[in-house]
Amino acid sequence: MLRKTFYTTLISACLTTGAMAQTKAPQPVGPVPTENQLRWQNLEYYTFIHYSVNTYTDQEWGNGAEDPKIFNPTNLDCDQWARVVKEAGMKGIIITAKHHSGFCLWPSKYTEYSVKNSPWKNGKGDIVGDLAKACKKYDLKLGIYLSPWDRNRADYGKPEYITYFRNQLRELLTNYGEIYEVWFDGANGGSGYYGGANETRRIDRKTYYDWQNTYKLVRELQPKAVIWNDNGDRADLRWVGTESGYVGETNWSLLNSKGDVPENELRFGVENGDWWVPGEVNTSVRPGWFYHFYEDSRVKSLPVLMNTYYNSVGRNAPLLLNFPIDRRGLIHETDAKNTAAFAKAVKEAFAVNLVTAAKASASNVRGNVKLYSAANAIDASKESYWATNDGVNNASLTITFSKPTSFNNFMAQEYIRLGQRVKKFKVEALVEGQWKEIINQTTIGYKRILRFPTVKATQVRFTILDAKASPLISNIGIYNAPQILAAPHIVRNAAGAINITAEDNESVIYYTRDGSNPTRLSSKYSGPIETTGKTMIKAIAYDANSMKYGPVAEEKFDIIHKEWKIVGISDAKANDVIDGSSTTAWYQPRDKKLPSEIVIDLGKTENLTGFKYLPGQGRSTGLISKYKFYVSNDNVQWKVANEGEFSNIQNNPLWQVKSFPLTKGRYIKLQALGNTQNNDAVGYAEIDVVTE
Ligand code: FUL
Repeated sequence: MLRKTFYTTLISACLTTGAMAQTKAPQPVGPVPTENQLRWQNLEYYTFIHYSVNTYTDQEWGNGAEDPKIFNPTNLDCDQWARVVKEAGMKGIIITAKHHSGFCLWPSKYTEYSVKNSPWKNGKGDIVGDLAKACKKYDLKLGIYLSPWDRNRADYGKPEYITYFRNQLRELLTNYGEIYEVWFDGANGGSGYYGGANETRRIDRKTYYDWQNTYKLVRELQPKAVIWNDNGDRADLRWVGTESGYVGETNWSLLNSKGDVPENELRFGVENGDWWVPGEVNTSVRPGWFYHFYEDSRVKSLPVLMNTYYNSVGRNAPLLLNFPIDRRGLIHETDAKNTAAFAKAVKEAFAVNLVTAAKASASNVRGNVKLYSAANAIDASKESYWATNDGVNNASLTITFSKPTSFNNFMAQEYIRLGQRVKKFKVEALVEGQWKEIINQTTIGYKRILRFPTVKATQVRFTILDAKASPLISNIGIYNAPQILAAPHIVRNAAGAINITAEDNESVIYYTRDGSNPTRLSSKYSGPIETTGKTMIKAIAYDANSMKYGPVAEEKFDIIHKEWKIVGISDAKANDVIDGSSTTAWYQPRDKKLPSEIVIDLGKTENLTGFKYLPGQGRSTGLISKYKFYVSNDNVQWKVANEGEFSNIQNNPLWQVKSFPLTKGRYIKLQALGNTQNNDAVGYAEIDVVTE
């Protein structure tokens, strides 16, 4: 297909100079992307698959000594992976063909440390091969993660290993069809099995791998693949310096080829960098990259995934969202469900671009010709663009609706084929005859999406405040996205005040205290609800625009903690145990040996019929598994009211509720007799009681 740039050149060649000189095609500014990088950037969203022997030892990194016999999935099904990925709206899959453990998911002929020595399919299986077939079937692209660091190999650290590494790369890039991305993880931790040496080995990352020759191999075998490498060694794509799922608001697709950018600046890129190396946001759908049972309740929810989307795709960086494969060999149901809901929400958010029914005009149009007119920014084509005359780096484009129109998302795209140019821009809305600024931001790049509270306006003015050269805007989007309605959070503080918060910033919360399901006819939440005793609250978020409700949240609270005191512990942080907040926690001092105990004075005698314990939510340590619970009237004579274990608390660190026959008392004591890791760590987010 002929591109507009081609026409531009044609026109300028046919026309005489003078007034029409400005119709000369805009020239590239700074480094520009390759065809491979452009194709990759258009994918926007794809997945990682993390799977290895360490899936079966509950480790994030295998150390290379794991027996291949433990790799024995009962239901491994690459078609299920591909189905889930497709349903999630992703465009490709990058598989950890070999992670740091060195265990290969394909039967490499260069090592015995692979699926061929596992019981799976009697050693006849090939996961990379099965996945390549599944990707074809579901029209997904296939990418390869090959860890340079190999904790199994005896020759790791020696020159021979580089030959081994390249031999493996050759196998992977030859036998499985087209590969779109090759991922060379930069983690080089040091210690490992190394063929039995069990030692620490350090290499010089800058020289050991001789990347330029490895890249040559990739280019030769897979000319359409992009290369990811986090060591700044002139790869095609860069790490953004964090695995938490975001990139900087300012995000230049440039770095310096010298690789001299510190890790904490990778998220911003370098405005005047000499190398086009766009960022990719890599993060996992769970806290870990590999599967752990105890993270089944910590899969990212729809609102969190939406934030991740705006902080990656919405900031000029494709999203690489990881699925860990579980011990069965499948993507867990919760991960599949949450990512499918995420795909649906993204689709709904951007289903209707309101600019298509609007008119666009610009303060400056290059050569005053149609080829560069404002209309190109609302024609939905990435290949046509609005451009200004050379030297005009400050200009605006105005969108006019036929009637007052509500919206809450703004999207802009630059024509990056000729470089990333915009340094600063703002967006204003004409609301009842007044211009109101709704966005003031820095870079755009391939795509920028911003959301804000809904405004109703007749016009939208997008102004480039500063750019490296005449801005080239290929697309503008204005959307009225439905609010993401999640169940509200309900918390009560020690004094009894209940706070309810919604995940989104526009819905209205309604609540009831009588157990009935709330509707918009119920009480409207407008601030803390004071309570003095036992309370039940049900709350719901309601979006007036779409007239939709989210799911109902429900919380039951027992007596308030106003008069409660922690007894005999001088550390003020221990009050976190009774502050009503699940996000704060207190841990016993490290030198404290089991059994550990914590005593709480309830302020007056209560009729106790049970107690509740919530372990610290931030760490996977200090989870009490065996306990005794005591009640006393005077903090001297104690009676055991209940004892036992908190089963499955490691896997599911939720509220533990225990009941016992009515026991009167003013003091309670939770004694930890054992924890899930057989050490002495003990932590508490909350302790509460159940009364008659
Ligand atoms: C990191 C690795 O150490 C993790 O295990 C994971 O593979 C992640 C994508 O990259 O550097």
